[in-house]
Amino acid sequence: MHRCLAVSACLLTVAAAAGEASLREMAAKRKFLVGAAVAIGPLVNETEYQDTLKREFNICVPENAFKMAGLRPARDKFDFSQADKLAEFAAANNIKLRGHTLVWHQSVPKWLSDGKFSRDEALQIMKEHITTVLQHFKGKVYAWDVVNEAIHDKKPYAIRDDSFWGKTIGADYVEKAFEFARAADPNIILYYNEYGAEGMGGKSDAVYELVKKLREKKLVDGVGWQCHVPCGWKPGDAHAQNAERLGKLGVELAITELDFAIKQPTTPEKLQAQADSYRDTLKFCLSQPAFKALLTWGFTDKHSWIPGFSKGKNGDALVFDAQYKPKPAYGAMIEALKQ
Ligand code: 9MR
Repeated sequence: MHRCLAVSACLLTVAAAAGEASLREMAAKRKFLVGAAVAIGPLVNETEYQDTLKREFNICVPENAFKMAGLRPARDKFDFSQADKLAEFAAANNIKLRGHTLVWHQSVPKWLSDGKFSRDEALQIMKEHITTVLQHFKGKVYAWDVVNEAIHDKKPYAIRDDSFWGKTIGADYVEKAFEFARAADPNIILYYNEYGAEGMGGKSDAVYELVKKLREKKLVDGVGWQCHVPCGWKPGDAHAQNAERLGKLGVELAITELDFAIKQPTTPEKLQAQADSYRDTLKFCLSQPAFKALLTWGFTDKHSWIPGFSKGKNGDALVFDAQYKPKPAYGAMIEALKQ
């Protein structure tokens, strides 16, 4: 490790050990939620993972454990064994829990995608799934990503028609999912979660129109901006404009999956640029009344989807390094919360 980095990481660790306020303590003072996605393997096996999670975050989300393929091994079988480990940890440590995700074009179990179901059967299965999962987690989950990534990346930014749900049910699968969720638990916050729709543009216009329509029927309460973005990214005027128009619909907002991937190799300059990105993004959320939460997609570079996905071209996207030492990005988030 570069000497300055080692020194600054060390100073931060010492500061944390000396009782300096953590992210969650600082966030609570701002009535804001700061959190991270959690993987069940390290949650069960690594003390440092557990300690960092409970010390630093007041909200969390399962990276994979609440997705349909895991929860629903067969049509007549639900398996909550992995998911419950996180729900128990969150409750024991007073950490709010987001649910991710009920309906998505990925993580569709094979028995479902290969099952040659009719529209009515698919709707029935979706309803069973949403109802059973929401009832299981009643009182434990604060908000749910009811539908994830339903809009195509290309013009005319229509609802995906190439997924199991879109093909079998049609474009109204999105609205149906929200109807089933609202009926199953009227007290939880229902989110639509999307990537690449953070600023102004064709895709975010489509998200806006979808949310407006759902909102008119009182079916949606929140919009998630995933924000898997490169190091150096920061929100600007277009993001403020988008946040403001969504806020006017009466929905709350959250950054749900933030990470700033660094093109390898990592250098001290890139870590500083990443810190600036984290600081500016958190400051942006704190300046926009509709934003209630910011969650990163993982919290330690030891467990992040980025290196695997990019075949090693990108990495080091999170706030703690692979040894659980705070990176410059950590200090930058603390700074944003202090202002
Ligand atoms: O990080 C997740 C990875 O471990 C899984 O293999 C993948 C498929 O289930 O999903 C990743 O998480 C995605 C999230 O659920 C939705 N937005 C994009 C995330 C990164 O691909």
